[in-house]
Amino acid sequence: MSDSKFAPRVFSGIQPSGGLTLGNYLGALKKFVTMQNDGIEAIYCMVDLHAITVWQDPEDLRKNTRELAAFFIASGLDPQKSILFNQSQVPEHAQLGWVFNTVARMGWLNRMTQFKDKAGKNKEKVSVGLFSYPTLMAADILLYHATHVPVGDDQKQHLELTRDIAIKFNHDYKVDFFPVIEPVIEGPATRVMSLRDGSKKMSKSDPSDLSRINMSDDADMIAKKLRKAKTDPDALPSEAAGLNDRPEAKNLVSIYAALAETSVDAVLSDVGGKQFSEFKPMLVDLAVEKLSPISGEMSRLMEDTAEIDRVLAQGATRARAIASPILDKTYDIMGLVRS
Ligand code: AQP
Repeated sequence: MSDSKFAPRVFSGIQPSGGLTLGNYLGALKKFVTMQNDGIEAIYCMVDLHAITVWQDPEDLRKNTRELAAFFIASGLDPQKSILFNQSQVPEHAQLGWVFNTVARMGWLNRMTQFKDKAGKNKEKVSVGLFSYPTLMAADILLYHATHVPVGDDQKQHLELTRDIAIKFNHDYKVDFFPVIEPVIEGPATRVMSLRDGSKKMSKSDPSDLSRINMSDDADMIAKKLRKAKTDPDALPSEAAGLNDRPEAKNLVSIYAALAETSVDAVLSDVGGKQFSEFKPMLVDLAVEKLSPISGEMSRLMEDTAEIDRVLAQGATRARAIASPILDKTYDIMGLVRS
């Protein structure tokens, strides 16, 4: 942290756009649980306002928001310790998002690769919200004066933009008000790759279901997908350097290391020299052992949606208590009036 006046506080979010994957779990959720256990104050948001930057069926959005909350809790997030809520219940996100639309520059947003990937050739037809997504993300984080943001590697550029917005706001208004955040992009699985193509990120929108492990997959499906995962004909190396230029092998070993909570080198010191025919069954056993209890608990929690709604509403009240004075002060700095 470059500015010690801000107490450590973690913020992160996930879109309730359905289809949670192993990438979301290893790149985000698992880290959230570790950070909670480290005792740092943490705020986690179901970013439904981000999800609607592409069309969402309203009933699906409601269900996916609850399912995402169930995913957080089933993965080990304790709503008494960490704040869990959905973004649309805290209107300050949209209010600060607008302010940051006036701080961020067109050129900054034009450089965002996620927008380019998601818009593809359809640039003229996608929503304005998809383009300004990163300014709302900056608002999500800075609304809480969060200092640490655990995310997968795909969010790195958005976090750099968040830093730029904080720096420009502080500079333009001659204040030291918003913290310059630290991305937390660490561990062996910061970018979990497709099981079918080691050069592509594992993602819910990949047309091939075999490319990803969904958090809702049962043990048989997990086993089938990992057995079919693309590999190469060589045996596994004994050191991480031996995985260079072997993207599919690197991906599977990294997934194993993240699930086993160890390093890639430690895994390779055990499995170096083995063929995939021996390694894959080990990976299947580990994945089923770690993931099945989460999907089972998610299903159990989803039987009582009223309880999930209660947890989210309580989280929103706690989140607003932090956000509201920060937005008050932002408005005051800018000469705006908040009644
Ligand atoms: N493959 C991944 N590896 C590591 N981390 C990942 N994350 C997502 N995919 C991977 C991390 O999960 C968090 C939530 O991200 P999101 O809400 O933006 O989810 P997403 O990026 O919409 O998920 P997808 O599957 O990638 O969706 P599509 O297909 O729509 O693009 C973030 O911390 C993200 O880094």
